[in-house]
Order: sequence, then C-alpha cells, then structure tokens
Amino acid sequence: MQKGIVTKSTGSWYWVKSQNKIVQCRIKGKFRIKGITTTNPIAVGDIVYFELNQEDQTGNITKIDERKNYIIRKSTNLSHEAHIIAANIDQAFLIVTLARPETSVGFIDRFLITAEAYHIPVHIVFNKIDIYDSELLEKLSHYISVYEKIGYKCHKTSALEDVGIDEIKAIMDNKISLLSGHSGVGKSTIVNRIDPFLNLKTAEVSDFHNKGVHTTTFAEMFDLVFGGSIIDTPGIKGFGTVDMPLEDVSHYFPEIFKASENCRFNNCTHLHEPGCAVKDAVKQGNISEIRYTSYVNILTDSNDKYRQVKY
Ligand SMILES: Nc1nc2c(ncn2[C@@H]2O[C@H](COP(=O)(O)OP(=O)(O)OP(=O)(O)O)[C@@H](O)[C@H]2O)c(=O)[nH]1
Ligand SMILES: [Mg+2]
Ligand SMILES: [Zn+2]
Repeated sequence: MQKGIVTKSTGSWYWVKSQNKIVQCRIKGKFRIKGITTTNPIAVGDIVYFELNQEDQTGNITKIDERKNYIIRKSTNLSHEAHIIAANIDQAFLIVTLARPETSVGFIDRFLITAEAYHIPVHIVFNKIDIYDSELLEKLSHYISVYEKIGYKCHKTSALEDVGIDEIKAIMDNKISLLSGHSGVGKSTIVNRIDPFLNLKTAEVSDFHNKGVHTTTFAEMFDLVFGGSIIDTPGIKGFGTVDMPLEDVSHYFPEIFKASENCRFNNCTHLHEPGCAVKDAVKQGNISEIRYTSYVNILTDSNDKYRQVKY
C-alpha cells in the first residue's frame, strides 16, 4: 500500500501525488463520513492509501486518513447533499470583488463561519481594486475596517496590475492555502501571478450577468516553487444553507459571541430578546450593522430550517 495526497479529482478519477509522482486512482469500495452525504467522498487535500495495479500503473484507493478540517458547501439549498471543496488546509484566502462580479457580505460571512467552525484562518483578499471608482473605494475601506476590527486580515490586490500579490505570496510560504470565492473574481489569475509557470486558464467575466462562467472546473492543488502549495477551486455561487445547528451560528461570529456573554438570557438568539447585549453593541456601533444583518439573515433564512446535518 502506498500513501499520497489527492491533488485533483474529476469525480471518477483522483490524482494522487505519492513520492513526487502523480498516480491516477479510483476508489475501491464505499467511503462515507459519518452523518453527512457528500457528492464527493474524497477531496483535494485528503491523505489516502492506495494499491498500485502493475498492468496500467493506476491505483485503487482503499483508505483515507481522518481529516483535520474541511471546507464544505451544500450543493443546493434544499438538498442535503454537501460538497467538500478541500480538506486538510492550513489557511484560506477568500477572494472578494466589489464589482465584476459583486461579492455580498452575506456570502463573505457564510464563508467565514464555515472556516471558523474548523479554526481555519481566513485572509480576505479584495481583488480588482484597479476598477473601483471612488464610491467603491469608500465601500472597500469600510469593509476592511469592519473585518479587521473583528480580527480578519484583509489585503487589497490587483492581479491584473500585479499590486499586493507579493504580500499574499509571502503568507503562503510553506502552507497549504485554499483560494475560494465567486466565479470570475480572479482566483486563477492570482495563482498565475504567484507562479507564472502554472499558466492556468482564466476568462473574462461575461458582460451580461457580470458573473464568471466557471473557467476552473475542478479544484486542484499545485506545489509552489518557494515551498507550500495552493489549491485553486471553481467559483462558488453561494453556500446556501449553513452546516451547523442554528444555535451554533453566533459562536462563529467572534464579535457577537464575545458580546453575548452579557446578554440577560444565556440562550439569547440576539433577535428579539430584552436585555440583549449584542443588539446594544450594534446600536452603539461596536458591532457592525452589516455583520449583524448577515447574522440575522442566516438565522431567519427559511431554507436553513431544512438543514438537518449534524456532526
Ligand atoms: N480588472 C481586473 N481584472 C482582473 C483582475 N484579476 C482577474 N481579472 C480578470 O477577471 C477575469 C476572471 O479571472 P479568473 O482568474 O478566470 O477568475 P476565477 O476566479 O478563477 O474564475 P473561476 O475559475 O470561474 O472560478 C479574467 O478576465 C481576469 O483577467 C484584476 O485584478 N483586475
Ligand atoms: Mg479559475
Ligand atoms: Zn443577545
């Protein structure tokens, strides 16, 4: 049996890097993670064991190591199926654009709570700053002040003009980094800036929808010449439902969790209870309105009530 790391999967085939060689593998038998149904039992970043077929040099994956973490999203709002974007990552870079396409705060926050649940550090990268007008630049500095105040590192980049890329490159040194975000925000363009030899496919955002068209179709892990590796992923539309009991959501909004220590009721949902320290903090400007609104939206999103997933 040989051990390796999954660098790409297309559904039926898994690329497994083992002793600096890539072996194409299939899954033998069934792999199930307790409690959740996933569209992909094995994801990029998984450590797996396989047996090599001598005839064609392909492999059969027979075992998978326990994951230290993973980033997961629901396939659709009403389905209980989940898709694992990547596993065993050291940090995530959420690539955000305020235009072409526009990333909403709701999307950012759903990503952050997913990562927070597994203690995955997130860097927020605001890309395409070269196209922002004065209004968007103002919005940008507001967002950065909101997220930095809570403790998230923010970066401003223009992959097109090579601005700010060295800064994020330095943070990737010797780490496994995931790049995520909507389609068309420039994930693959950023990867190409970081390592031009990779020469990944990128494409214009369509004018009609201002949305990307999923140029990258499979998540793939690349080794970086300076050490560490980077996982480029297909754009995600949204997270749909959140994968945690609703009462846990507030634990993953660090500033809401902190303020909630002073709520009158210890099972306060911070929606309508009297003596709620969270609502007070919002009124006083200590918790940002945009973050509180996202929190309320997640809790009251009717689709989330269908969520049955428990770990
Ligand atoms: N103006 C501007 N355009 C950029 C920037 N970064 C990327 N782009 C453009 O945005 C478009 C989409 O870039 P991609 O790198 O393909 O986006 P992606 O996030 O990988 O998209 P998917 O693979 O579909 O998820 C391309 O036309 C890029 O040239 C930037 O900083 N400024
Ligand atoms: Mg891409
Ligand atoms: Zn409260």
